[in-house]
Amino acid sequence: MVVKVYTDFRSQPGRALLIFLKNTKIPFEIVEVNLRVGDHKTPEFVKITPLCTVPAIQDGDFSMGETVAIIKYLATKYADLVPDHWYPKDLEKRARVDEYMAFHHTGTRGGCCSIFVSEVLVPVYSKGKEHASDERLTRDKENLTKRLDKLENAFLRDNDWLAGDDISVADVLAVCEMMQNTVNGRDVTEGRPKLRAFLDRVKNRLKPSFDEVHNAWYAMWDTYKL
Ligand SMILES: N[C@@H](CCC(=O)N[C@@H](CS)C(=O)NCC(=O)O)C(=O)O
Repeated sequence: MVVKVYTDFRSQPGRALLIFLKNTKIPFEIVEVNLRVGDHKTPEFVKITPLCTVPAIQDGDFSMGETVAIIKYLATKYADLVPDHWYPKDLEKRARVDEYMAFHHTGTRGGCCSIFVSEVLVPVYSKGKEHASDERLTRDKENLTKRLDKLENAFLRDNDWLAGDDISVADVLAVCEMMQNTVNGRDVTEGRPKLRAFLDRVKNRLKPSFDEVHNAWYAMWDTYKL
């Protein structure tokens, strides 16, 4: 059985799911969903997930959305095809990964995504007619600072990895969000040597899957230009 992964390479959680899958033996195929032309709102896609977001998967008769839930489902169903460190079976080790993933959406993704939307998507989607206000940008920058401080001072305080003593899906989810702002020339690790070292560590560990997936995204960078 081949798992179908519905995604757009522009999606940070979509890239994280692909990188995770490339580092397992789970057979999968990519079905590209172009968010820019509304593929995620078609009746066919609504049947895959009424959430109308990517990534989503179809595994036999079963389909679902939401990256974290997808990863947990796949890592549990295909446990013998997934090296344990990605989502450990040990209760306490797994709880550490879950702890980060609970933080992730309002934490790393919340911080990185808000400023990306303000700086890139607001002007692009409005074809240059709208720009985020200075007030909104200031708030986004303050939020980003707070979230990255948490990454450095809590999750990475005494660790090389976000959740435990080896790389896990937590690290993959985080770096894909951190990379998103490279589109607008924003290096979220600037002035943060600990975070920079973390990003490099994860990228190196994820060779070649990180580059394969990100190169497919870089090929779409023109779509972020006005
Ligand atoms: N919490 C969801 C977020 C999914 C999400 O927001 N995906 C974006 C792309 S990064 C999307 O599909 N946006 C289309 C829309 O919201 O209309 C997950 O982690 O899967």
